[in-house]
Amino acid sequence: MCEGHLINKKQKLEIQNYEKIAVTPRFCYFEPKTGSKITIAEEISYSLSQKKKFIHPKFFYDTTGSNLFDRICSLSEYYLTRTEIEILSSIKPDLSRFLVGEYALVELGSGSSIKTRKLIEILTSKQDDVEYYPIDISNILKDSSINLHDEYHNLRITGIIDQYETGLEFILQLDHKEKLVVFLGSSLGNFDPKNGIEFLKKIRSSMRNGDLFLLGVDLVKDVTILENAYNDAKGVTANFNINLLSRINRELCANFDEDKFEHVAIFNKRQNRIEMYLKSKVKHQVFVSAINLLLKFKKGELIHTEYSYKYTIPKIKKMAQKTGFKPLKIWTDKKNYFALVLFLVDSL
Ligand code: AVI
Repeated sequence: MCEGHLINKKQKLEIQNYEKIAVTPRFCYFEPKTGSKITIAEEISYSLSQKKKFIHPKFFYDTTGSNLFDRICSLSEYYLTRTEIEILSSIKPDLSRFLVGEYALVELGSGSSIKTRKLIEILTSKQDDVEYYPIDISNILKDSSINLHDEYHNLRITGIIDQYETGLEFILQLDHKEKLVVFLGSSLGNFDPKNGIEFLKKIRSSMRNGDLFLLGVDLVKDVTILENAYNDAKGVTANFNINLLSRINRELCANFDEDKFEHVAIFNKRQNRIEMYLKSKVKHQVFVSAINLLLKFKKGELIHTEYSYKYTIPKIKKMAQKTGFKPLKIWTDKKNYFALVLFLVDSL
């Protein structure tokens, strides 16, 4: 799309809200113009004023948070990333059989480019040129894209630095051949089930007949394994969680004392989800100067920061039915820790 792709009228309108930065003839990215960005100030002002305080997990991913998340992905306790990579490596020939034709790769939450590489390798081995559209809220997208650009000479990258939902609307405007949309890393688990269904519908509506969707989901398993994955011995996940407060200090001139909070991650068996919180160790007050907000914390009070839902295969199939996707193939690892599911666009 960076060079030569036709842009229709509707697409021009969408693109008006974005600034295009052309890095090389094969790599450009779009970011929302300042006015159209939802500011952290507005959202934090709302979420920390609620009776049950919360911070949306998308705010984890500033540069520090994205780097911490990269570290989480290689922790021994955090089995998710390496298991998904293991499955991806083993299914290459199998997955390749489903990719008949010319596919553009759309990746939601581009994250670790190790996974992307596996997919790009399949596509570049079959196609002369491959269009790759990473959508990620984090600026890390720029660095990971430039690395991929240098490695694969028949890869053209158009990045969208935005929230998934708006990024998908952008993608919808593309005049394209077939798409392989991928949403890996169990990121669907960070939506509650109702919003997860809505989000899958949104993905489905950005796709056309013949397009494929590859979803990575973490499966329900032993509680100790799950809780250890979110309470690693090195404390990287704790730092990732606490960085939310440091980010608010940096960006909204707040005076959170990070030492007054502790990281909590527990598995809720009834809901099949890991729940992450920041727990206030003492009664105290915090002032967020940029939004003129005084926060009062009781001893033991929780700020909810993330849910990470775990799924079962029957549950995934049910979700697919509700969202207009037809499961074509489900791959799991030997321990049944993680699943990669390939869907075809189906009628609702
Ligand atoms: C990005 N997401 C799928 C991760 C997860 O496992 O829910 C985020 C994360 N939170 C703590 N560790 C990792």
